[in-house]
Amino acid sequence: MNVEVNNTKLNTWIKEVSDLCQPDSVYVCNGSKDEYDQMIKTLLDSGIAMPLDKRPNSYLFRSDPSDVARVEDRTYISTTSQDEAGPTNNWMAPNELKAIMKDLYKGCMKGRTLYVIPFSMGPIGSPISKIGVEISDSPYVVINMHMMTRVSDRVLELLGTDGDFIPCLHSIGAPLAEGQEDSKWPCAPIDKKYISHFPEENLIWSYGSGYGGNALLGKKCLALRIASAMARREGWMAEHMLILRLTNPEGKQYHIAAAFPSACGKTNLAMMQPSIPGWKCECVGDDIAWMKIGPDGRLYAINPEAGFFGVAPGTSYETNPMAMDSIRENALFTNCALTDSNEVWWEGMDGDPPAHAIDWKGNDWTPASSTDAAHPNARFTARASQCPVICEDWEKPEGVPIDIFIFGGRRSTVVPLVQEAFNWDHGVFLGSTAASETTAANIGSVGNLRRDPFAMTPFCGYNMGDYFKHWLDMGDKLGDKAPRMFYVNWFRKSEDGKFLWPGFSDNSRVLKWMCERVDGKVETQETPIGLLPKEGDLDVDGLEVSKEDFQELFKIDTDAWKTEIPDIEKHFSKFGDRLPERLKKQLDEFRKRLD
Ligand code: OXD
Ligand code: MN
Repeated sequence: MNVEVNNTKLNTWIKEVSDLCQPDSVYVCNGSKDEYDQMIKTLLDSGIAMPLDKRPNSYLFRSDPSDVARVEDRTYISTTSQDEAGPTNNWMAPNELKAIMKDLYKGCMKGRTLYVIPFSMGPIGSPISKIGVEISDSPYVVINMHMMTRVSDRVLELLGTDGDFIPCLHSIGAPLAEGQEDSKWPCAPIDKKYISHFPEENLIWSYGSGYGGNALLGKKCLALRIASAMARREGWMAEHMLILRLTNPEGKQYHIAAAFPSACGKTNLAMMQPSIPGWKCECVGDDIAWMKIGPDGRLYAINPEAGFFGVAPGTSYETNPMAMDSIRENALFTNCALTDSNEVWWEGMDGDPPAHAIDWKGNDWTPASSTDAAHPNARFTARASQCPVICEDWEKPEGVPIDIFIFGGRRSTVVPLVQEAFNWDHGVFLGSTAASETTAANIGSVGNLRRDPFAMTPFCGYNMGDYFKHWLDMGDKLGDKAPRMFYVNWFRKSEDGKFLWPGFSDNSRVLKWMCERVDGKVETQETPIGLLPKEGDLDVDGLEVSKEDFQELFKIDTDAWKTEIPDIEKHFSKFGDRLPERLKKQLDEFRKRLD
């Protein structure tokens, strides 16, 4: 071990894991630039990292084709009783799961270094922050954790001899025999991958994958699955939400937290630059919000992460210039294509496709190829501090006060551009019944409709019926200080399959209307599904959307909504007696309003 560790729990854990996994050496990370540079050098020497000519200090990585996204089927919430994990999570009893995984962990780090990565989710030392320590045998994980979390020896200092932390054990599950040559992206086969959470003891065990949320354990595993369970116990909220600050021309600030399923444009909205004059948008976070009620009774949010792990395809100067500027240097790219001029490329990037590139699998690619050059879930990693519109208060320990919650998903039909909830319970009903067409962020089929309550289906660390109840309880505590709730759908299409709404910077028009609602400046029209903007209230100055398209965007087809009811009933029935009565009442009222 390169340094002495004074924390008793950490020392014992490192010893236990080393005995089990049998690495060649143990290295304790300090988060320094030297350490980062050293890791990059090792990855370059072994040909795993590919330097990019046009982006200083930036590198491309290619994963194994079997290891390209989160593996929800192999993700477990392991609680003593299955009921605690609930119907939306895979479950196995802790002793059973641990026995299987211990067998896999036995000797799994042979020929490799065990890295100890002390990190803070949230500013180091903030009362809202949580300390985790990831043990991993992947240098790629170390460099990504450097960007996505606060890795520092100050975390160890803060822990002292007896401070507590969340242990996050990770192995790629590919031991090396004596003299065996390593592959470029070692990992275990799919049926040996396990992403396991033990919320009753705040513990994470991940095995077999080196990709994103499966391996960077501060993100989905700690900051959502474990944190959501802690948040319920402790009376706060851990949500799959971006956080942004919108400032109106008079200088008034509004803070918005929005939940959309993976790959539905959270990063784009978080960094959106308004198309309406005088309005300003700044990014606080693009994926996760931790929220607590402050001394004034309002709900305050922090972004526990320190970086962005964004979906690359579709990101361009047109769709998200601020993300493009965040990744000009010091960025990592995974599963993007590599052009002949040593630059990354992906579908949807500005300009023409390159005449020739090497695709994400390492094969020759031309625009005539029948496959994508970049994997649809190809990613960039960059520090949040590199974002030109990062909010000056993004690291404020007490967070920013939330005025507005937005829920939504990707729906090509039925759901209008925007609606406001009648009240908190109705907002929870909208969040709990949110549905979206599936994307490439998870391994599995793309484009199917799935109910994804609060965009938390893959990330809720306990029974989702109890999670709905927690939302209702938080509303009761917040009372008249509760944020207003809205539901949006940027993705509605016309019958001939084209998007009806331009989206991106024009989404500011919808946010402006929400702010005006908060200020009581505009009225609404009441419909069976919620409160819609009155004609003329949505600012469409300079926007080229035809009258017909506009009508279609807001059309409420009662018959189509009626066909949603059985699906909502089926969805709710999964939660049995854990479904709060107040949501059953919401469904009854919805049914009546449609009649
Ligand atoms: C993500 C995801 O990486 O939701 O943020 O998949
Ligand atoms: Mn996400």
